[in-house]
Amino acid sequence: PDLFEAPDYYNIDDLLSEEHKLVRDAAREWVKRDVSPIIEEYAQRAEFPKQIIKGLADIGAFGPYIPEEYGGAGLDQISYGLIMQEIERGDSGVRSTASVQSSLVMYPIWKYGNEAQRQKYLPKLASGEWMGSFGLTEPDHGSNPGGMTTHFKDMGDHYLLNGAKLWISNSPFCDVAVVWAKNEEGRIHGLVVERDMEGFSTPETHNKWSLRASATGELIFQDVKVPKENLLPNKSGLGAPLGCLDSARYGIAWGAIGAAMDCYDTALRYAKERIQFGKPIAGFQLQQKKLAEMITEITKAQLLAFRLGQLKNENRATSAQISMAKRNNVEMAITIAREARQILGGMGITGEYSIMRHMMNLESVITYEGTHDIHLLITGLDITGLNAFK
Ligand code: TGC
Ligand code: FAD
Repeated sequence: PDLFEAPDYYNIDDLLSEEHKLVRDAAREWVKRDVSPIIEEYAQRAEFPKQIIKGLADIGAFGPYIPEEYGGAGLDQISYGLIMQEIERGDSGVRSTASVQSSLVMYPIWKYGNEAQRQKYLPKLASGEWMGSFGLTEPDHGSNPGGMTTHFKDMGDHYLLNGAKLWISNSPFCDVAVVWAKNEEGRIHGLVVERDMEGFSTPETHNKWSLRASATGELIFQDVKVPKENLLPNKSGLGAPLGCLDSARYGIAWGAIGAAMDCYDTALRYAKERIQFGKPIAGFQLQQKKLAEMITEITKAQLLAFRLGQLKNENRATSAQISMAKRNNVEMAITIAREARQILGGMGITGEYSIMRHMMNLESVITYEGTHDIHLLITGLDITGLNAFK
């Protein structure tokens, strides 16, 4: 990991501000020091390394763009992206924890919550004292979250919440969960559910071959009494959770570049050192084709993410533009991981190198936050005006 060199074939660093580079380099150093040396062992054990929570908070990974008055880092969208890139260079599961905390828990409380809710939750989430999860997906409603059946009833002085969420990152250890549920009229609202509320449980999902260093589980609500002040008052309808996903998907578009960079960097160094038939395998045309295509695709993905970051900073990025970048960059990364693994031959399947772990992680990344197919259909709808979902 000491030798890591981030490919920057088109001098994209020239487009970054000093602040961007400082934020990026701090995240890179931290990942190199505190994540890369331990992450393989945690992934093998299928355990989230809780000791890195403080470090994540220190590099600004919890609420990078949330204003400082609420404990966030007060950075722009490009800094947010760069932090996600560096974290995912270490591991997609660690980036998941940061994505969920920032874009799926802090973001809705900041955007859709009232001042009391912001004051109560955001500083503790920014410091990592409290960890959050985001419950949208259900056993029978994944790509189609609008069909959700989790629901709540107005009981006068509180709401009564019933239902279940599945595939929830951070659920097994979360202190708070932002949960999307329907009221008696079928309108979707966000509720903040706290760990100690009676009837709330979070069983862990085991036997994953992917994202093993991230804890995934269920959120189960059996007659949970949720105080009325825990309903996020300022936005309702499916557009509310989808707005959070826009922010998380944008971070993933950058994050995937980090995983791809690590695979490329590892494969390039290995290919220059590994001798077969009397010369480095990097000297064979077939290996050069793989490496040359990798750096080309990484460079294209960097430009896509950077431009999207500019649009985000100007509040001009559309949901469809974000879908395109998430879809393209994750596919780019998974393809590079598969090719890079082959360059390492047998060594590529071991935990001595990070590539196979990235490859398996990316199988989740290409599925969550909207599957590869769903993002294609979002582009299809955007360019044709014809809705393939209905
Ligand atoms: P549709 O009728 O198109 O839209 C319903 C309402 O939502 C609005 N809207 C959006 N608003 C903000 N941002 C977006 N991206 C939006 N997309 C749509 C839309 O304007 C409408 O508003 P209104 O006021 O007219 O009601 O909804 P649909 O039911 O046809 O579904 C559309 C579809 C399929 C694109 C959507 O449901 C979808 O994106 N499905 C994928 C589900 C998904 O991504 N789940 C992710 C769960 S969270 C997760 O995976 C976390 S992983 C952990 C980690 O990040 O590391
Ligand atoms: P389905 O929706 O059942 O899809 C199955 C297949 O059908 C896919 O290939 C899909 O592309 C395809 N398909 C579906 N609809 C269509 C269509 N209209 N046209 C063509 N093809 C279609 N969710 C959360 O709410 N919070 C989390 O923190 C979270 N974390 C996750 C962590 C992990 C490790 C994983 C794996 C998932 C996580 N998810 C989370 C859930 C994730 O968002 C869903 O898995 C995803 O949205 C897909 O839903 P599904 O798994 O039910 O697949």
